[in-house]
Amino acid sequence: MKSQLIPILGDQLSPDIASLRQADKAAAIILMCEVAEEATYVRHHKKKIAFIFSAMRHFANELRQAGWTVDYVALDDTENCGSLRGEVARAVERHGTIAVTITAPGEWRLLEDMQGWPCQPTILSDDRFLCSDSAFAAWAEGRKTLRMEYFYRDMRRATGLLMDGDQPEGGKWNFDHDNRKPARGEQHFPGVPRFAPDALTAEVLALVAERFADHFGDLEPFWFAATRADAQVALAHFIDHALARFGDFQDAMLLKEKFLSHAVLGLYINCGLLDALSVCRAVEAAYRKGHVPLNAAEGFIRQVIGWREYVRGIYWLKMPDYIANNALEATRPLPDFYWTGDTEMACVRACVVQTREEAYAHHIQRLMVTGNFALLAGVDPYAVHQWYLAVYADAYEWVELPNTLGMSQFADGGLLASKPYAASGAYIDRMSDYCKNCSFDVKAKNGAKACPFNYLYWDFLVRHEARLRRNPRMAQMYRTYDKLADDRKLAIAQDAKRFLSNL
Ligand code: FAD
Ligand code: DLZ
Ligand code: SF4
Repeated sequence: MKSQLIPILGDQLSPDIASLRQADKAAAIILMCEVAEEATYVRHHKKKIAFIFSAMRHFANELRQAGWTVDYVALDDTENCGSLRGEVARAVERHGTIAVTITAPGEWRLLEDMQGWPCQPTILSDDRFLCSDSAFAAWAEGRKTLRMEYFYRDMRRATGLLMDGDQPEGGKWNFDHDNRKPARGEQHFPGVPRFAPDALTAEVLALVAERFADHFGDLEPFWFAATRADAQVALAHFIDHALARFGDFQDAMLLKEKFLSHAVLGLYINCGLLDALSVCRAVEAAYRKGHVPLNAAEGFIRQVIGWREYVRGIYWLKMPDYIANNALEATRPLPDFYWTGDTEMACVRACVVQTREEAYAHHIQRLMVTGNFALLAGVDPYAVHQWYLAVYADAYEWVELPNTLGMSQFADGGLLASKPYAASGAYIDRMSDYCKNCSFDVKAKNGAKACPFNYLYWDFLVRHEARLRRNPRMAQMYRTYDKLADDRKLAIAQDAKRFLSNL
């Protein structure tokens, strides 16, 4: 007799997740369901939906092979009612189960919903993360600012990663100054391993093509890993071929190199196919064996045990109010070219087109191109958030929202970032080859042919002077603006007005 129902969500594909660890194989039924509500509460990229459904189906098989009883509701099952709440209720009726146990979801909206489910599930905290919600709250308590760097050091101490006794390996916590070189296309980048769809994935691709035809994004070619074994292959490929230069070219952008030395592992880590700490241990091992330099290993580990844990901590500390933040009172609708790529700005076009093709863009493309533009143009941060949540295969609200609303749009007023990530065209030109392919002139400051980032940058500073001038990290920029001639200031205002009114 089965007495426990364990729903496993699409981003809980970890065999040792809390709800499975406490369960008795003989007594438990695992419930997995593909539901329209999760695929459409934002209209996710087709590749993302296919990835999650395929990874779910493969995980169900993995569990069955390990001896679990799995009840799997596919999207096209005739009785599928389309919501997690409804499917759990149907399963309780089907199995006559007495207890429902679930690992806490990654998003506030779902946690709130679950707390009202009539089956009154037991909700276990998700201990796949290194820092629990309560540990983060304790760390944040009483601090004037919640800067990532100090949190990161605590995570290094707690995990022992890259530690030399109680000191950081190499004598420093952070080797960022060795990183961030521009790439000029002459370097060789290893690309990403591409996994041919198997029969299970092919079925999912047909389903997604039919049911989500009007969602953003190219479904094929589909090359993501959908199993734990293939995700391990992707990890090994990154460590063997890309990690050594991860730090060097972390901020570079090239039109013909979508991935450079990035890991492209976030989608696997976030849905549970890879375990974050094990990934970091593998990276550390490569450093200890002398295969990769310290700046690369430290840079990567900082992203995972630092930034990733930190943004999750902020999310659970500040939700549900966090999502409504709009410190800069930005109200412009998201321009259509975020969906079509139809813009003269070569940098924005490149990032949107790549996003449409791959459901992937790397951090600097997200932060300094599409994010920077939305910030400078004053786009409503909630609309920007919904775009990022929909279009990236690694996007779940707990990680996407603080990155978008806080880091990229400064909508939390500086909780996450000490200053806005606003930049003119010069930054994009320095870090990429986009400007060479642009009909705007990155060197021109004003006029119809001038790079819009150039005048929008100053216009942004002027619009938000009351808030930003007193920020010590912005003082130099305001001093530079103050010294501009009056006719230049007028041209900036006029160009920005013309450009924004035509958006
Ligand atoms: P790499 O650049 O190779 O980095 C390695 C790993 O470090 C990533 O896989 C990820 O696990 C972690 N990482 C790096 N930076 C961050 C960060 N800022 N926050 C959290 N983890 C980080 N990341 C997501 O996982 N999901 C999102 O929805 C997401 N939305 C973002 C939105 C905006 C506006 C910005 C600026 C950043 C966002 N990020 C998000 C962070 C980062 O851009 C992605 O984690 C990264 O690009 C994923 O690609 P990768 O696996 O090649 O990462
Ligand atoms: C993202 C996603 C999608 C597209 N579809 C499903 C699904 O059909 N069933 C499911 O259990 N989970 C899905 N997910 C992942 C959930 O949206 C995710 O668990 C929550 O957003 C919490 O992070
Ligand atoms: Fe982007 Fe300006 Fe460069 Fe064009 S010139 S690619 S708009 S930064």
